[in-house]
Amino acid sequence: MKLTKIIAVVLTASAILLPYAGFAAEVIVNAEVRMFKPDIVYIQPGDTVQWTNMTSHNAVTYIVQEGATGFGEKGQLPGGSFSATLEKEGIYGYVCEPHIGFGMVGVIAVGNITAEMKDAAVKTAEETLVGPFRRLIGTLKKVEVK
Ligand SMILES: [Cu+2]
Repeated sequence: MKLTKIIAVVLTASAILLPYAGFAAEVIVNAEVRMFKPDIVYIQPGDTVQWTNMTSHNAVTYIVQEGATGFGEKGQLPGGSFSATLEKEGIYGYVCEPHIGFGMVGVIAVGNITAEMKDAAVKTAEETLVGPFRRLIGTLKKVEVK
């Protein structure tokens, strides 16, 4: 077999097998009393976050990376658990609406977070969040950048 043909076969096999290789991870965030644990999660694009113990809680994005779709439905409780798969790199700030007064907030950081991305998320939060929802700003500021 010629080298070019071997390369073509390897590339084809990779393209077929990679989606099934199982690289995507699943991370658990547990709702404990009035806190999300952990409150900041670092994942890669395509990974899934699953929230557990959500009977009296929800998790709704209020800060969404530009061009991305958030998760959770405002005013709705998802039930015992729910999950979100995040495909787009960026910072997602979310809150538990029933317990926002207690500062029950969290952040999902997807991919390689730069200082510019973090600054943009904090700026958006400072400009758009009101009242107790501003408690999300403090957690956004704790996100670690490269
Ligand atoms: Cu809650």
